This record gives sequence, C-alpha cells and structure tokens, in this order.
Amino acid sequence: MTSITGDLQRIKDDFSEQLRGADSSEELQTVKVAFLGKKSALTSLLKRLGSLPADERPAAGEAVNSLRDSIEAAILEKKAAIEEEESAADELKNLVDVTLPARGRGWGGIHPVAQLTQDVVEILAGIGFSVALGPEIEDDFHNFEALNIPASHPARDMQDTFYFPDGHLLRTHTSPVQVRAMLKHGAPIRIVCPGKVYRRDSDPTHSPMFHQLEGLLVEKDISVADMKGCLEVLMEGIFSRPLKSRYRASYFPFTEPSLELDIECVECSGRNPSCRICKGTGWLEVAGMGMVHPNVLRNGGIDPAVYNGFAWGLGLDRIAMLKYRLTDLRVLFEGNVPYLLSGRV
Ligand code: 2NL
Repeated sequence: MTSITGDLQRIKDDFSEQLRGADSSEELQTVKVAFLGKKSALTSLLKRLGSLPADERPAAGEAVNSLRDSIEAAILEKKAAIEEEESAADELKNLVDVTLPARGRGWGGIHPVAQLTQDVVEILAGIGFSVALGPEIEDDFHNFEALNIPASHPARDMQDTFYFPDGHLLRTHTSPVQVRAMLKHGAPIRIVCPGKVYRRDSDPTHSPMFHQLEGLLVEKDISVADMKGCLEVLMEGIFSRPLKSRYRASYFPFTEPSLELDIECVECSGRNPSCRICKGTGWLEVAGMGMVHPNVLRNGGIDPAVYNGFAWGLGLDRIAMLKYRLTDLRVLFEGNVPYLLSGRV
C-alpha cells in the first residue's frame, strides 16, 4: 500500500499543477488524456493492483478510484469555467458598437462643364431665355442645309464630320437644335442650346466630342447693340466680374454680319507679356456670333422681312478651362473622379 500511496500523491500533485496551467478547451483535453487515458499513470496503477497482496487490494482499489473520480470532477469543473470564459470572450469579439459612424458613400461632385452649363443657363434665364435641346444624331438639312452652309463647305467633308452609312451624322454644332426650335415655335424666340457636339478631330487640344452652347434671339428690330449687350451680360455672369471686351469682324455662313468676341485675359488682364493663357496678347477669344442670316430665318419658317435677330456660339470646355484655371483640356474628359472632386476645380 505504501508504494501506491506515494504514486497516488505524485499523480495528484502532478495533475493539480497541470490543471492549473490549462486555460483553454484544447489544453484541458490534453490534460484529460494524460491523466485518464489508456496510457496514463493512473491506468497503469490500476493494472498493478492485481499484483498486490490480497488484503491490500480493496483499500488500494478504492484509493485509485477515488483519485480517478476526483480528477474527473476537477476536469468537469474546470471545463465549465473555461467554456464560460471562452463564450464571454467570443461575445466580446462579436460586439457591435452601434454608436460608430456609418461608412458613408463618398461625395458626389458636379463636373466643371455641367456646372458652367447650369450657371450660363441661369444667367440667360434672367434675361428671358429658355433651354432647348435636340438630338445628337442629325440629318444634313438641320445640321448644314438650313444653316446656309453650302454643299462645298469644308465642314461637310467626311474628314471633319462623323457620318453614318445612311447619311445621318453626329451634329457638328448645336445650331440644328435652334433650326428645329424656329420651325416648331416660330418667332419671337429666345433660346439657349447647350450640348455635346462632334468633330473628327483628336489631338492634345481637340477632343472628338466637346460641349457647345449656342443662343438664338429672334424678335423685331433687333440690333448688333442688343447682341453685344446680351453677350456682355453673359460674360460678366460667367466670370463674376465686368471684363473688357472687343469685337472682331468674322465670317460664318449662318450670320451676316459676323463677329468674334474677345474678352480681357482672365489671368493677366494684359499685364503679362509672357502670360501662358493669352500668350501676351491680353485677349481671349471666347465666342462667335452675328445677326442671323435671312436665309437661315427663312429655312426656320420665319419671315426675314418681319423678324430679325442674333445668334452666338461658344465652346463650354474652353470657357470652363479659363474659369477654373485648368491647364489641360483632357482632365475634363478623363473621368478622373478623385481629381474632379479634389477641389482643384
Ligand atoms: C463659334 C461660332 C456661332 C452661331 C454659332 C447660329 C445658329 C443659328 C443661326 C445663326 Cl440657328 N447662327 N449659331 C452663330 C454664330 C457663331 O458659333 O465659334 N462657335 C464655337
């Protein structure tokens, strides 16, 4: 019995120590196998009982079984404690902090050309203009013929215009919208026509698609002075300050007389001989215009003996560049959202 008592004490101490060190379900399982499994010291002790003298066997057996029971009980107790701890830790890990702010969806922004279009439309609404829109796929009549553009005009060339096999084309300016509006509504009329236009042109300073904005006013007794006044309201509105302007004689088939408008350089006001914007000229070309040609009025169903008026056209991309101080036209077409939203424009 003495030898067994010592063994039992050693197993008991050994177990106590290892149980203390086990603090996960896995470690506890290892301890359980080590002390209750087939290869455990306790099992081999049980096997040795048979070799003891008969009178010692009952007490020794009882002592071994009692230790076995207390080990089993201790393991169960520890198991419960560990499981409780583990599930508490698990719960903590899955806790949701409902006070955290939502992830958000990122900010949307208005494209510079869209912003400028809105601004121009609003300025012109203030002096009686409404917006007119039309198709981007046009026919020869509305895009060229009605505008007094002769069959021989270079703009009609395959080299400059995108044609469809059936003779339709991508509009090369927004003028056809105005032709359609004259035919539909007649005179008097005050409309502004912003939109995409297309030309077979692609290099660092030309995009095959760009944005134009044209305006048309047809009433009675309209003069070049009315046209100039209108364009000056527009330019002052766009650049948020009065700017000097000058007009140069020009030529368009759809207007007579025809003029081009230059405004004072928005960068240097003519004070910098090496200005990168005006190239030292002090002036920026911003629009073409003129008194609507009688043939164009007629083609629009309006009697030129009764009504007259003016029209203008300007490139929105170029004006957006000037207004927002962009140095590269391409940023307007690349769709680089982080750049467009960076506040650079
Ligand atoms: C330019 C020149 C211009 C027009 C567009 C127009 C439209 C009708 C009748 C007469 Cl329906 N004219 N539009 C007139 C003069 C110039 O644009 O340099 N655009 C970028």
